[in-house]
Amino acid sequence: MKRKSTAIVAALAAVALGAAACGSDTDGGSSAGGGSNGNYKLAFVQGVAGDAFYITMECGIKEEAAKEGATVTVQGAQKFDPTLQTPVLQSVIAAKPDAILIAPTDVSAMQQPIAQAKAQGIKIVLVDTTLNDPSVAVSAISSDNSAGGKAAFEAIQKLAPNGGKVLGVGVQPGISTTDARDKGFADAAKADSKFTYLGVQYSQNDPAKAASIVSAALQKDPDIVGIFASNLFSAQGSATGIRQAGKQGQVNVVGFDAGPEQIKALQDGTVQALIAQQPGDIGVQGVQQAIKALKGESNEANIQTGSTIITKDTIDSPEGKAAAYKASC
Ligand code: T6T
Repeated sequence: MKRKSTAIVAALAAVALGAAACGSDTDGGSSAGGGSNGNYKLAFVQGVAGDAFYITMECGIKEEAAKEGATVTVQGAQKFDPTLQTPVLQSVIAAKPDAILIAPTDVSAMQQPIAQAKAQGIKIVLVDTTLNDPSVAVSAISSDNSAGGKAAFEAIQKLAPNGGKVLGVGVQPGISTTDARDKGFADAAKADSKFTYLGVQYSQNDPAKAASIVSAALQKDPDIVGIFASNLFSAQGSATGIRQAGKQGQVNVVGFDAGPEQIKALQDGTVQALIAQQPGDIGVQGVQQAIKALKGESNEANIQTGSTIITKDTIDSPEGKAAAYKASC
């Protein structure tokens, strides 16, 4: 059964758009001795260390694990890169956890390393990103990324009703989430004849690269009316590019995610809207699915979690504050 709590369209209508070295091993949850659930050992492999999205997810995972009497370790590579995530995963497998919650960094390159974990009898839950063949996992939990990309374009449509040129700043091809967002945005932009879609350029998850993409694009096309940055670091860098070009408030920037730097950019008017995911909820549900699998109960193969659009007008509302990501638990 597919659970869908996303309310992007409703949220859009409701908001006023005018306006580590291989991460850290963290012991979460209660320690051994917690009775009825078998003291399960869970491991969380982040897409990348030091990303507020995965930190917020980690907080949800730890809270839920503590309720279940399970322990959690957390590991992430320094870059969002399957060649770096694979050895992190292999060291996690060697520690023999009961279940691994993982955000695969590439739809195909991570297929085999994750299959190896399953072959060791470890239950797999995909959190955030997925694989070409997600059947290796008992459950896959993510936002509605395609709808998120579409919602980003709808936000730009409202901000720039006369239309014009729009650009995508993506991460890198092969990431299920950002590919779906980029496509959702591109399809919606191409369907509106008032807008010219300039394509997507990839930042490799590097804010400096995103900044230079935006600077160069604004030099080539100074009449760009909207930019969609499809994750936290590309949005952070896009905001820098806008500032460097002195175009704050002149170009409408919509970014995915709601990290601390992104919230500041929204507050200072460099960015006009953020699509905040619910990483804490992805983490909570990830733990629930892992525990169900370990207990031999049935799983939900696909779970879709919600999103909230935050603008300068809603940033200080209870909903806006709750949507902001955490820098630590
Ligand atoms: O946008 C999130 C996540 O959903 C995506 O898969 C990768 O980038 C983030 O972690 C933000 O940096």
